[in-house]
Amino acid sequence: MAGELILLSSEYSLFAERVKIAFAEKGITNYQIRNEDLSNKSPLLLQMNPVHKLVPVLIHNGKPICESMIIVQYIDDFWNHKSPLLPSDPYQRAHARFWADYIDKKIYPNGRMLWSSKGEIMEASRKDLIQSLKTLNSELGEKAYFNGESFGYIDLALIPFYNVFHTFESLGNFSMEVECPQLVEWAKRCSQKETVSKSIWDKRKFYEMSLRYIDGTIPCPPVAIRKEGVTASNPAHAIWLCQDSLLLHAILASVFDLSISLILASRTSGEAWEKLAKLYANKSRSRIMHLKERLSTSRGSKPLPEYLQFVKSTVDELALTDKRLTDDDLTIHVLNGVGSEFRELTIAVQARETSIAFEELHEKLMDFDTFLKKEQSSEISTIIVNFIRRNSQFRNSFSS
Ligand SMILES: N[C@@H](CCC(=O)N[C@@H](CS)C(=O)NCC(=O)O)C(=O)O
Repeated sequence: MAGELILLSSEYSLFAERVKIAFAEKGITNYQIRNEDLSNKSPLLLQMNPVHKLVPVLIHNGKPICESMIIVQYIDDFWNHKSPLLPSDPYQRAHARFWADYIDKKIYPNGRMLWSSKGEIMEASRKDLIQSLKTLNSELGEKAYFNGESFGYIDLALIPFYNVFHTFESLGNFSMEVECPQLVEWAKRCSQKETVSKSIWDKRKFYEMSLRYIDGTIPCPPVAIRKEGVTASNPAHAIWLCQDSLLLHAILASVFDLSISLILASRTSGEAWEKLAKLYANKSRSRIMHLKERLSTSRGSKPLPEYLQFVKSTVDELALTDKRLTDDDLTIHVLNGVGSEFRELTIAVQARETSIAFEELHEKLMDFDTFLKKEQSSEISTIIVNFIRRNSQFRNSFSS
């Protein structure tokens, strides 16, 4: 009997994801997650992890276990009947611990420096991060998982960082595909496992969080806080900047070349988003104006079917920009465009009590066009007949 299990976490803690994966591997679901507000840590967190004051903390029957990889080992020891995470062989266990420790010392600290520092420090972190990823790539080699055929302790330590791989690439200006191709394949393989995909950020969660940073629902906490009369720097401020910087770089990585120069100087994800929104709003406004102008051009020498097709495609494009024309507006545009020879039809349509749909108008115009063509051809044939008659009389009189 496991007893009471409480996991102190925060909404998007990569370290807590390790614990969630370990529980999922063991098939443990009956634990409670309590998400901490890291800008205002609960008395429970401070009491359970008085040394580091960090999440995750696992509280098992009232007793705290701190530090993510120590929690994972505890879970592996306690629920040792299923899916071992650490190998049983002492040497292999030491080997697995070595690499998990390497990940903790190299990946997160260098990644963090990459998005929170500048100049030489950033460059040094960039180089060290790439080198560390390459080292992990060689350690993995052609194996499916770090330990061989089955998912284990080292995989679990590294996989939560999968969601920030593209941020590493865009900030560090390198390609994981080029530098560490096996690692990229390994990450895809791991994320297909249900125990992993259910426990790490998915794109939807990431998107929801992005919106909350961007729209200001999660505002930037103050730089400093006052506690018991003393002013101290606020760790929540640094965390917010770090998360927001991840989002900003995700936005930068996803926009096209032309827009990037406009948003490059943005300091926060919200600022970048606002600039993009303005940019695209302007683009769509000018597109709408252009389409409306196209609608008011008259048919000229275009055959009627071609003109009507041109109107239809313009109206469809306008509908895509959310500017749907009413049937009446469209009818006015079309009747103005077709020309004065459709005058009788125009009068008949305008005299209707109800609006006319484009399809019906199209049919009526085509019928009227056929009628006009017939009229024209009978007029022409009358002219031709008269001409021939006149000419034959003329020729006869001339020849006689
Ligand atoms: N080495 C720790 C790192 C945990 C950690 O950095 N937790 C972050 C959240 S992801 C935290 O609690 N930050 C709060 C703070 O820095 O005050 C572990 O593996 O558990």
